[in-house]
Amino acid sequence: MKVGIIGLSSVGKSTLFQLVTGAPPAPPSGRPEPRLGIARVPDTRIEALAKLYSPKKKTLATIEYVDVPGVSKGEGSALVDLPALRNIDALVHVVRAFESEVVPHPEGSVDPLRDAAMLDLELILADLGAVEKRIERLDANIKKAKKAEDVAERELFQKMKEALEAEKPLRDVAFSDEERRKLRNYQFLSEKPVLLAINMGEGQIRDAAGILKSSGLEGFVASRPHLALCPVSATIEAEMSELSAEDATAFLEDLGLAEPGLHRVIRTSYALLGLISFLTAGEDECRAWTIRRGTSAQQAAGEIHSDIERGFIRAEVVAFDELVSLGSLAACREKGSLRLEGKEYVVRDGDVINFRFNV
Ligand SMILES: Nc1nc2c(ncn2[C@@H]2O[C@H](COP(=O)(O)OP(=O)(O)O)[C@@H](O)[C@H]2O)c(=O)[nH]1
Ligand SMILES: [Mg+2]
Repeated sequence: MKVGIIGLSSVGKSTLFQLVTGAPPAPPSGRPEPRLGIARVPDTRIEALAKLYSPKKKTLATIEYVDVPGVSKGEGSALVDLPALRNIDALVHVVRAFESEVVPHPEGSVDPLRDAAMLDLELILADLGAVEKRIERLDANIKKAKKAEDVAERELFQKMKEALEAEKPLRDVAFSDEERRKLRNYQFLSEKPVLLAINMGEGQIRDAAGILKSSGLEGFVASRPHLALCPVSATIEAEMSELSAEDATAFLEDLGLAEPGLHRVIRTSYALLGLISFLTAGEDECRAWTIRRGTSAQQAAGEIHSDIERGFIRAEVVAFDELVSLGSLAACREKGSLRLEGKEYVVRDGDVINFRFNV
């Protein structure tokens, strides 16, 4: 899973990218972006399982982030052919809410709702350009030889063009399976789910909910599917990353926060992608595995190894909460909480699974 970090310049994209992935700051010489990094998806359940199993290894699920150069107004098309953004699954749009005398804002003033809407429009216009180009090409082909598949594709692209001209992002357009199949080899930016990461100043984060409401951002997101909102303060996160775990916890409590903002950013982008985790637990390793919501037990087994998928017999499943409250698999078995599920079973978030297989 890959997530692109986009936004205007100097909004805190690279700062957040470094904090989320643990990448060092880019060297001062040369262009710092694009950069690729990997973040671990915070999951307190792995620690809890480790208490039961004392494993040699603990492994969290991961998500890949790409930091790209800032977009200016009217130049969203710069994102279209960026190789670093190829095959991304979602976007994090970093929006500036923090005030600062020293960091210039490319639009001259801080207005997060304006910027959120502006970049959304940039994505729409970038896609419109690509769609129009494709329609021109199809028209030329149809003129030469009227192939049915070209005519059908032209119809689909015309539908997309009309949506985009009405300033509707492709993520809000309903496509049939057949249409989706036709679009498989294309990538459209306005089709990706977007997490708006609102970068707030230190003074603002205490009243994050109020600011999201009064700025109009909450309303902006409420009427749009596949958009999510997450307040974060890059400055606070940067300060916290320098602290010991104990001091960081005290700092969070002082701010009235339950968890670091970075955790929220990573977890929200994970959820926005429709991803969940199933868990495996043992003395060798306690681990979280990433699957899409709706994945069957047999497909989930394939995440671990194709042999386990191929030779799938049964999945022994227990919900994480139950395992932790009963204390061991043996106790779960005794109480009847350990279920034997077949290959069609739809895996749930937090299922602790042991696959039985035969190859
Ligand atoms: N005051 C303040 N400055 C920030 C914050 N986040 C980033 N900056 C500063 O803004 C400038 C641009 O940050 P950077 O992460 O490089 O932005 P990018 O252009 O979006 O990648 C840097 O000088 C950062 O130190 C913030 O939350 N508050
Ligand atoms: Mg940057």
